[in-house]
Amino acid sequence: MRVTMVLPALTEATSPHFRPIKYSLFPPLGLATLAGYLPADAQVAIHDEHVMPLALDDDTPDLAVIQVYITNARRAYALADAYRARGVHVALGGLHVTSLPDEAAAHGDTIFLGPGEDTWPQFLADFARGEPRRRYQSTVRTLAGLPPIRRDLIARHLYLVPNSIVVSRGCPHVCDFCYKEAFFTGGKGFYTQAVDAALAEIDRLPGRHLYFLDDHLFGDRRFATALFDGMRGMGRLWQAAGTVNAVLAPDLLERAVAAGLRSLFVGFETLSPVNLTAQRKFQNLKRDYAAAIRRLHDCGVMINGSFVFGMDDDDSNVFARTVDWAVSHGIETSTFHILTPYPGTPLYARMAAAGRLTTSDWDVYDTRHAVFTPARMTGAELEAGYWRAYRDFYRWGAIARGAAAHDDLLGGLRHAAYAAGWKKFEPLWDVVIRARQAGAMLPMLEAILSEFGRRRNPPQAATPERPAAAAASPHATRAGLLAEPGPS
Ligand code: B12
Ligand code: SF4
Repeated sequence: MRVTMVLPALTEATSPHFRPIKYSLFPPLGLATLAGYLPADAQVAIHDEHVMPLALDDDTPDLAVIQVYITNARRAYALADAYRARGVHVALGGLHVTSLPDEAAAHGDTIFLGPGEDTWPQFLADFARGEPRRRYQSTVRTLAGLPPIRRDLIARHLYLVPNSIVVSRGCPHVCDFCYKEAFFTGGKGFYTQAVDAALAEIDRLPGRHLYFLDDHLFGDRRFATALFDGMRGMGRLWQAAGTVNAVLAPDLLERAVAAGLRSLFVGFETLSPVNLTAQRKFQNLKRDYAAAIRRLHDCGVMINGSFVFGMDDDDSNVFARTVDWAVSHGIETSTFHILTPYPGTPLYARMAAAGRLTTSDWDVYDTRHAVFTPARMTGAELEAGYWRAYRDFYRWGAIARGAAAHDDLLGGLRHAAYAAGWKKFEPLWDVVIRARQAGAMLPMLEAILSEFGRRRNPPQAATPERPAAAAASPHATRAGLLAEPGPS
């Protein structure tokens, strides 16, 4: 059997203004995961249109597998139509297919709703018998017995972060704007691999650097504790995403740092408690954001802060207020988003019911466009404020002020190098990507991390004799210099 798996380019990635580095960060892990289920004698290729062109005309496999995100849906459907026109069976799955199955069904022979670990093997058996169904809905949620991910199908040298990994799926929380509830309908919304299986997957990855793409790596305390303890001594340097809540939890962060955590993507989202309540982001309510930042910095962990603009309590001052807050707290990098009601989310349903959606052109549901009428400003003000926030946060003056907010010299230097390296050397990144050498930068990053990331007082996880407060030395040398910001 010949199988072609495609991650079509996101619309924004095809714009001449796109940031190539952002789309050469991570390989298509979902497709490589699904490839693991294919029979050993299948001829399989994975095409990621962000890093390589797809020679569509020369390709007539038995099965085309296409992953659909909201902003690549148009391209995904065009590819699907082209494959079907020449008799190829087309399977469509992913977040957007799950959100809008009827839309996707018009372009695929078979569509998949939700994660693929239960439905994909069923489909493969049905397909082999010549009886594939039109639609498969995931209901059984487990990562037990997951076959090894086919990382051999990934052109590692084309990515800055070839070692991306997920050891859980979903998240225990229920934020209104998040895709999560919609995607996991019909079964569990948060589950993890067995710790031993996760450690074995980590062990299979070459080099030192890892990026956990889990929505909330810290979401199951027991799992996270065992994972971090198991990773100690493996010599890894890694990044991940977590919540304010998890950062403030006693002891967990120290264990993560002892296992090699060097930077964390943190969903602050908004400084307004009214917004947090309206968006059901209850886990952030009444949490001391400043204390979380101090705690991360004291543990030597850099922060990529995530902020969302356009919630109903935001007026046109929200941009300056948020940027000023982030800079003055020494947050190293920030990712700003315009609130985007994804189809299938409770937020979308509310916006639609109130007649506030202004477009259903999915290409612009990229968190850079206002696709609804904001409550306390215009859509144009929201978009202008979003771009201004990026400019203001990454001005040299702001980088210097953010660096000065650290209470030690190394932390300040690292802040400046990291923020500037990510946003101020765009032309250099472009050259590297266009020369198809993203991966060549990785050993350098790892070297920087291991040299500059050395701590004088490495934190140790708490023990009954040594409680958490004492385990993290409060003013230890900052760890980690460069580890690229989060996916968004
Ligand atoms: C890596 C990543 C990226 C990469 C994507 C490219 C890549 N190489 O994968 C980059 C950096 C380009 C990116 C960009 C953006 N991202 Co992003 N990203 C992620 C992230 C962190 C991990 C994806 C991943 O690898 N997951 C792990 C694998 C195993 O799961 P999977 O890919 O979903 O695949 C499984 C299923 O979906 C299913 N499946 C998928 N395809 C198919 C096909 C078939 C046939 C079948 C059977 C099954 C199937 O089976 C797989 C195994 O279970 C997710 C969060 C997350 N944890 O998933 C956010 C996420 C996808 N991103 C998100 C967002 C918002 C963005 C941006 C808009 C952000 C921005 N402001 O720029 C852009 C644009 C994306 C868009 N929606 O159009 C949102 C998407 C919301 C939505 N409804 O689309 C997510 C969910 C984060 C979040 N919590 O909100 N992102
Ligand atoms: S904490 Fe993050 S991943 Fe979890 S539901 Fe909220 S936005 Fe989604």
